[in-house]
Amino acid sequence: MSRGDGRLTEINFDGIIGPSHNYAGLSPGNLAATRNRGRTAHPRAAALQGVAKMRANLKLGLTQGVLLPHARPDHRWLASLATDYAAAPGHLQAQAMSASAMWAANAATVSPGPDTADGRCHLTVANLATLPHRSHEWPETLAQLRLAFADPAFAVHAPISAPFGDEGAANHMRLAATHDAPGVEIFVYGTSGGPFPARQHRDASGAIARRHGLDPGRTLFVQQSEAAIAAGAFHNDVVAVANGRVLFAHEHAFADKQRFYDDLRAAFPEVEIVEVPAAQVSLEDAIASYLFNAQLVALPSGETALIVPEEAHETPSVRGWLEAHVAGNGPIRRVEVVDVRQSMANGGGPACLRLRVVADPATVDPRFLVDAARLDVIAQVIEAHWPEAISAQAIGDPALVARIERARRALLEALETVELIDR
Ligand code: SUG
Repeated sequence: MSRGDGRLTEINFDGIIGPSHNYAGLSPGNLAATRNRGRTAHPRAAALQGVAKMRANLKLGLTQGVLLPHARPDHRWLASLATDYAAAPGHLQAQAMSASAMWAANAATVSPGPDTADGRCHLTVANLATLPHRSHEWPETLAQLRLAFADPAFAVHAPISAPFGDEGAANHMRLAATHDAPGVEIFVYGTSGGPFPARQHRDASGAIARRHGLDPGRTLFVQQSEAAIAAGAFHNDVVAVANGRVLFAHEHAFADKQRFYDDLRAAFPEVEIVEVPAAQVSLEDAIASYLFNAQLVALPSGETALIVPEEAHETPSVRGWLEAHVAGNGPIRRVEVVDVRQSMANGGGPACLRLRVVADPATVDPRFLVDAARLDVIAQVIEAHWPEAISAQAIGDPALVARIERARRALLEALETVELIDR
């Protein structure tokens, strides 16, 4: 029996930024990550920035959850490659050590109950098959989601088989009159990205839609523009975001924009499309500032707000566009600014850090939900245990490895989730 009474709301689950956060430049096509390769990272500051973002969301009246840092280095993955951390070559050490599970938008694709044939909320864990450092996230993500969403109101699925790359909610958008009404789900895939990999395969998206029992009349498959991928939009959520009735996108986000807009209007006539013209904000400015990697949220008042990173406010073209939109009669009524610079330097903005789940909070394992007091507990563990800095040369240091493992254990103990220590 489900614990819930069926009242659905949007819950943002943020990935807590793990103690191994570092800049190893592991993501070709992610310009921030490759540019910052070799820079010294600050895991403690990074994780506290993430906590501050969650606190700000709570203050806005949003419901907030967390996903936990994965075991790093990933000894199981290294064992599957017939090596261990001490013996592994440097590139495998870095891939085993990445804190990339922080970007929860890549954890899974979520179809809320009102959209699915059986009325359950379906989650398919992303295989992240394109890049080695992300390809070994899924077993622990699956373990966490099975724990957090054990209630029969949910169905948590293992990833789609490789080679069909799937990067989860970062390439998926949902529009609906209200969160608890049937919605239109939009799957954005890539076929080519110029010099960079297209990470979301059309066949992975198709399989997820079938598996979730979506209505074909309310499901769209849309191709991401090659120009966007080539300019550094390695996920759709770098150039577009949707919530409620609003689709907010860059003019060059999609391969065949007119056809997409026509299909969308046919499936969801109430849609409000807010398109940012390239003449006002270039694709380059949009990607460097992460204007679209924002949280587009409905506040309890019903107003739509956009939570952007500081970098967006510091980019003159972007700030100018935002100010003009809010001053005019546009659907985005309020802009909130957050500092997630440590994550941004690896190509992860406010939207990358969260997975949206529309559900009744009473059906979620309460250990994965947070209020201000629980965020205080998390912040205390981070202050006490997260390394202050990780330099590129330190990656192989056994003392650092021991510290990172102790730090994660301390957090899982504090949050009473020790069954995940060895998932
Ligand atoms: O997959 N960066 C991540 C950023 C993911 C952002 N997520 C969304 N757009 N939803 C990526 O490229 C860099 C890690 C490194 O190089 O160590 C990294 O994996």
